Amino acid sequence: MKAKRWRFPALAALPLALWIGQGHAASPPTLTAGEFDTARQIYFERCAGCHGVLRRGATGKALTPDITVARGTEYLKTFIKYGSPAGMPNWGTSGDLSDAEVDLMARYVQLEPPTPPEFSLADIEKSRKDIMPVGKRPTRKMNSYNLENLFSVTLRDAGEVALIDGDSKQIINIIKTGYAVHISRMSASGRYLYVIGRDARLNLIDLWLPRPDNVAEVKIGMEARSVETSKYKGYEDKYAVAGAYWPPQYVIMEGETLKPLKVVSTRGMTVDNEYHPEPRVASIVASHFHPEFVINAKETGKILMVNYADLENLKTTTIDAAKFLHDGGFDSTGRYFLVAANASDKIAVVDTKEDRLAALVDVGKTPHPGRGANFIHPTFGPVWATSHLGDETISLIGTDPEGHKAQAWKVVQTLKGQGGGSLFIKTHPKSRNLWVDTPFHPDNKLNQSVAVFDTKRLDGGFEVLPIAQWANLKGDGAKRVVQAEYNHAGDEVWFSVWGTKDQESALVVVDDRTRKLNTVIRDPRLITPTGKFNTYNTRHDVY
Ligand code: DHE
Repeated sequence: MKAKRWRFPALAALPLALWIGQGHAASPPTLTAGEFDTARQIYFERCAGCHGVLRRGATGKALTPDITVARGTEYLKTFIKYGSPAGMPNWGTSGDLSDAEVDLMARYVQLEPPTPPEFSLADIEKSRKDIMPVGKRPTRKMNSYNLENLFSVTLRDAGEVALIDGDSKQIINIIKTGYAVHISRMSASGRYLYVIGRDARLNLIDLWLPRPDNVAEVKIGMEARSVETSKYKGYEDKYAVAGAYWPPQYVIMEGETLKPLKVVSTRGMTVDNEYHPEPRVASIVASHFHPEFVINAKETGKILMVNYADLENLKTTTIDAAKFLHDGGFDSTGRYFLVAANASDKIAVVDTKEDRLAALVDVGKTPHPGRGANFIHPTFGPVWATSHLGDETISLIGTDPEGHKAQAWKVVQTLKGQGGGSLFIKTHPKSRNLWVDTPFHPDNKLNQSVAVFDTKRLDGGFEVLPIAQWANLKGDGAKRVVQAEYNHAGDEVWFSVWGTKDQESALVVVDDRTRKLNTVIRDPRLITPTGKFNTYNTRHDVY
């Protein structure tokens, strides 16, 4: 498909004041057309997710010229190069961006942001590839893999996922996907794996093939992060839904073919009743109580309970939560969905049975739970935990309004972890370990290790495991330790040691009981591994 041009680039060589029509007090930099195109691509790959395509800010600060020109190139360069403990990655010192690229980006963000084109249902359908039509697919499982214990591993900068057998630790296949895959999710039956790239390319992988591989592909927009499938009884494997960052919209598709059926824009008013042109679709989960998708519109702070029983007469319950909704997961019963409103420093709790907001809970600075962690607190009963990008705390929230009413939807305890820059927290129903990573902390000691708490002795502090050191990788670039993920049995926990594209990376598997190294999975094909999704745990929301 022919790529659409974004508006403005031809004007990029002109001085800023000319092409945005009015000048700012400080004098803005100029970029050649070539520099502008390079910077626009880097911005898309590295920055847009946090700061927004239109740069109005969300997880990251707003970067509109009225702010950035006043800051000036030198200030911006320092910030981009060294990052901040509040979660801005150290793009320069990590080796991700060269000094020249840091300088280019510091100048680029002082220019007015270009607006990318829209993407209609017809555009989506045009992009669709029926790689193996349904009629040609197997009618039963054609391999001997244990489909309950595979790991889909994001190979971020390779535009691939590695499908790894969790039992043998062997790579089954390296599968081409979109750019910088964000997440993998499972169909209700456990047969299909859905993988979404940042470039909004969605791949459908059939795990029944002799060697699991792509059977369909579609592009649902220009930029995306989320995908989910219909899980309600009677709708298993029927629909998939994907959320786009740009254009701000979600797309409901046939589960087995990815044929787009419905596109819905999320543009509109925020919870503060102001219009927002770019309410990006963040996390999506499938309700277990109704035929509904729970769709989080980041900038408006609205949670959309979209009923997929009748797509012609689409019914949506809109819940006003808080701005900057991002990532989240269910409580242990699967009834309540807890989602970070990250730049609002809150967790919104949705009752998916009654379709209403159960609570807005104040937590630490910029919560970032991934899907969070559920365990039984020794004093307060069932809790769900989040760590934070912006500080070292871990907030434990009571989740049992029946048995522990006084604690429900309150922070019952705040733990202190290693530091800010945390992205993911994880445990397993069979484990007493609570793992907290810190991959975006600028200090290498912290971003190359993980903290682990004992959920039965929370006041005993944490142990630090030097995961990157255990991986024993060559090269001196970044080795960020990111995202714990359990195997099906809940007795092993996997970590990515995320290096730069041109350096070695690995997966480190830790024995959950002893907290000792079990094995290191290394392979030249494991380029920039980040997220890992165990088929069973992802399908059944076990975390
Ligand atoms: Fe993520 C989940 C968005 C940066 C790895 N990330 C999510 C979700 C969203 C999101 C909306 C929830 C999806 C869902 O559950 O449906 N992530 C964003 C961003 O906008 C952001 C901040 C910037 C960007 O440019 O994309 C961002 N994310 C990152 C990374 O840099 C990470 C660490 C590495 C990478 O691969 O890009 C990263 N995000 C992940 C992972 C999950 C995720 C591994 C799923 C965690 C899980 O356990 O479900």
